[in-house]
Amino acid sequence: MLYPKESQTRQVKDLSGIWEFKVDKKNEGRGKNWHADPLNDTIMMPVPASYNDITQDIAIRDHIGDVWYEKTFFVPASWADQRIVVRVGSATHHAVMWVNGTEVASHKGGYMPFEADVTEIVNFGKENRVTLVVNNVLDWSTLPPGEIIKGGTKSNQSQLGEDMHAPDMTEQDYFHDFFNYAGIHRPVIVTAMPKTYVDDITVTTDIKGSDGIVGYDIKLGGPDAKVRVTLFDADGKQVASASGPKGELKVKNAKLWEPGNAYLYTLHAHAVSDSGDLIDIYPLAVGIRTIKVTEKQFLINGKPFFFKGFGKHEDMAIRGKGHDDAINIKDFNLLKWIGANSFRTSHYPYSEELMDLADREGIVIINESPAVGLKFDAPTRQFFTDERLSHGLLDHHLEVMREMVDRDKNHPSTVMWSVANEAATWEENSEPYFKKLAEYTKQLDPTRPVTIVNSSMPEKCHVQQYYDMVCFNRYYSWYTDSGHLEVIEAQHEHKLRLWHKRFKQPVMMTEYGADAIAGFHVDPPVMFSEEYQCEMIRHFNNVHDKLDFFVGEQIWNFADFATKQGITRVVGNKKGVFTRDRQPKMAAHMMRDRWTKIPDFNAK
Ligand code: GCB
Repeated sequence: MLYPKESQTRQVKDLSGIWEFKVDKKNEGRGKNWHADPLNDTIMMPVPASYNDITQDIAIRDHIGDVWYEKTFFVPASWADQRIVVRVGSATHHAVMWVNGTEVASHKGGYMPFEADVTEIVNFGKENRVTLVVNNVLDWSTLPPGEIIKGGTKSNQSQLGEDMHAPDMTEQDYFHDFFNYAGIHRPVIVTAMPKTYVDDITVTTDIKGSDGIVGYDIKLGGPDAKVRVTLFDADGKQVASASGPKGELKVKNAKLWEPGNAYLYTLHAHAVSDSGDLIDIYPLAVGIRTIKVTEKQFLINGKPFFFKGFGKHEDMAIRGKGHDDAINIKDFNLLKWIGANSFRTSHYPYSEELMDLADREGIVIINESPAVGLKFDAPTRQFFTDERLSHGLLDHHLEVMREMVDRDKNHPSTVMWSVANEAATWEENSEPYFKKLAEYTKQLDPTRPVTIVNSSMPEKCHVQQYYDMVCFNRYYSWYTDSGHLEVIEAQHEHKLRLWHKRFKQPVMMTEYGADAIAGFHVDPPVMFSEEYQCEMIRHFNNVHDKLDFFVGEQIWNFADFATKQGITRVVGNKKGVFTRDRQPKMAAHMMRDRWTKIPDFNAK
């Protein structure tokens, strides 16, 4: 699905701004057709933003179920012979959309776009009304999964049979460590385009000697037309062109897309009439690069790349997970400042706007699905049981991978797909599930490696053989042997060697780190001090420097972030090397010193 863009033949109208908003306290709006008329008793709500932290009302922050959004917009009369599409960047986690009271789309999954052709529904030259109901419930069929708990049944006392006298308490439980922010998180955009239009573009790239090869496959929608393709360099000079919906462009002496040195070409996909007149044109950024994984290396353009960076979150005070260019650009500046070259979109695909920034800035992305929390902390409770899988989780997971590849396949910055974070891959039943996912994702995109981010023991993992690279998360001296920094190096080296020995794949760390309350100093270090965070990370790094199959370190986390409330979280997770408002802790200075000395490509 192409991102809405302006061109000679396309116009866009961004509906970001203040929308009418209403919490459906009794979850009755769908039954009462609230979409049929303008919503009443509304409050103001910014879009894009999570709604949770905008008001002072705890009932809105913690609401479980539907909320309603509405906005009016004008469709110019001059768009009358155009195809009109409304596209929602993401609505977390399920949504139904109506335009002028007519249902036009519904979508499950909180981190992917959806759109509707509303040409026949909108009033040209008049005001129109878009209504969305957005639902935040997580269950056994959603990613991430969750379950609704009533009456405080989770507490130890009630598990032991004590009557807790909490009959009215309802909680959305989930098994991942970030707050269940909800709402319209990414821009809603109306596009006017010709009735014959460029519907989809798939680009693949290769390098032959000094030539770049750009393979393309272009699909048109609407009445028939011909396809023409031109490719321009960064100075706007045409370097190649071709006709027909599918083919290859050769770029002589191509400039490559590389981490930290991101050269982008622009491909123009044209729909043209028989006589060659332009009907539609869509511009797409193209980075020429190759990716390959060997037994010990991750190669970009044939050179061994070392991942330096973080697991991140889309998370900020007040706006929650709402898209914000100011935050994104600040984050990219901090990544450059600290000497990082990569991040993982833990634990869900991030906005397309952010992907564009990564393409442009040469930041390498491990693009992760929202499959997080597919495990339980209690060792006796199995996740991958036949009963749990009977709710359609795998089908939804496959569909999400399809949507992700469809959305992000053309971004040179995406170098690898991650199908899940820390699933219970030690359970035997996880094997068919993740075998299917690996095969399906590789079939969708044969050009990129596929990984699964693992916290399993290497000895017990049932699924790593279906994937291309070991991405491992561990917290020695934090969740295990708390306070014992001296255990880290021996334990860490032992496990990393086991992973490599058993699966003969390169290995990287996708999570390691410690909570540190900014400004909290204790020496000799104790847990939660900035000194402890530094020391812990330093011990892990010492091991990384020794191993020839080790290809990257991504610290957990880039910045402090919001979580659900619990006894291990002090107003959120504090494992950021930056605070939530993006100020450096001691660990940030330490990592800057290290990473600015480690080149992106190394000779290991
Ligand atoms: C993990 C999870 C991550 C958590 C982190 C932590 O293993 O993948 O989502 O936030 O640990 O801090 O506990």
